[in-house]
Amino acid sequence: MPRLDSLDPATIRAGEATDAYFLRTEEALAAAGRDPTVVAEVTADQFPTGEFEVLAGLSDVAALFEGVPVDVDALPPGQCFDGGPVLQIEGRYRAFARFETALLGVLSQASAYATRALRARRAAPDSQVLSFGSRHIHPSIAPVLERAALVGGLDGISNVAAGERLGEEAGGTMPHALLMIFGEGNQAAGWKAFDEGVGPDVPRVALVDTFYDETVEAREAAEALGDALDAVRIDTTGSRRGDFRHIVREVRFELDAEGHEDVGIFVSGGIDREAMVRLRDHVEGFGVGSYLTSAAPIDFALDVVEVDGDPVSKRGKLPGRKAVHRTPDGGHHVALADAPAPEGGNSLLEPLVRDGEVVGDVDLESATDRARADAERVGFGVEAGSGAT
Ligand code: PCP
Repeated sequence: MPRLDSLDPATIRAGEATDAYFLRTEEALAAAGRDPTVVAEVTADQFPTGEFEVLAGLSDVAALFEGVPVDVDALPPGQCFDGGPVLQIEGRYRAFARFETALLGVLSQASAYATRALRARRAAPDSQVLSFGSRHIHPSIAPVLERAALVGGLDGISNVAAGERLGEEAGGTMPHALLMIFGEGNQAAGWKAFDEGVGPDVPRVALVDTFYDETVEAREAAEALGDALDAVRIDTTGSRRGDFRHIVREVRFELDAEGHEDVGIFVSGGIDREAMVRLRDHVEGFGVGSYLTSAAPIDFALDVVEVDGDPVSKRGKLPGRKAVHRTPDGGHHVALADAPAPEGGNSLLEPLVRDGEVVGDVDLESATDRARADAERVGFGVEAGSGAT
């Protein structure tokens, strides 16, 4: 019988979603009678690169380490970071060796999505921005994408089951399939069927690029739905797009000319940060998919930095337990934990797990607030510029 290629949570939490060499290491250490207390750190870059990223995935880390007899400190979810450890583990090495693969995987993927989401958020701070990316990823991790999108500050998500998991109602507009089923020339019937069929709380956003010119369909949608129409969505296929900003402005001109100034414009399809900056003054909302999901996983690695209290590292890595501070000028300060803290610095590593008990706050809303505040503090995404006219 066919089955989905997803691992169930119990397998992951048992440490079985691991690289085989960690199990071999457990065997080798057991045979040698060695199980030292170590400190291990997860880092992407040892030193600052000048580019901040956003940490996400901590709720999965908490789930992974619940019941594992180690202490874990981490930057809280939504914190921006630029080099240095984002997470530290202290405990017997054999207690957690097998969790390294899954730990790095959840942090790498979720943080990459959250970083892109925050970049999108900062590119169009006054627009509605929705996550439309769940079609690009395996459905088993839709909650990972949607949580990261919300941590990064997006206004909504589209995946229904992920929304139920996260306590966030999924939204969206309508697909081209609906209009194609009614057929060319009958778009009004499709828009009306949507208006009559869905609940009163669902925004009436008519897709207006299916068969005719966007300006024509936008005008027809406004005529068909009248005051019920909230917005039109333009998702013009790439091969037809030309100057998309011009198309958007034409639609705005046409709607205004017909007295539909209250009808908003929502755009989607290949929207990235640059497109958001270019279009944000002329649209009310964006649907963003591949810009989030095409983010390369952040290249986190886990390294042992202390063995039985002695600093150690492989070549190219920095030995000894570190401390991380946010400095008053928005800097990211990384130094040895026993070095003096920077003046006015705010220590960022917080207890997440103590001897297998989850003690940290991995709440989604707090993470979103933290990302917003820290992005402001460190100037995240300011290079997006002041926008096009
Ligand atoms: C939109 C667009 C992309 C979706 C959103 C994600 O889909 O064409 O496929 O955007 P992305 O390019 O940023 O990843 P719809 O227009 O809703 O798709 P359909 O053609 O199924 O109607």
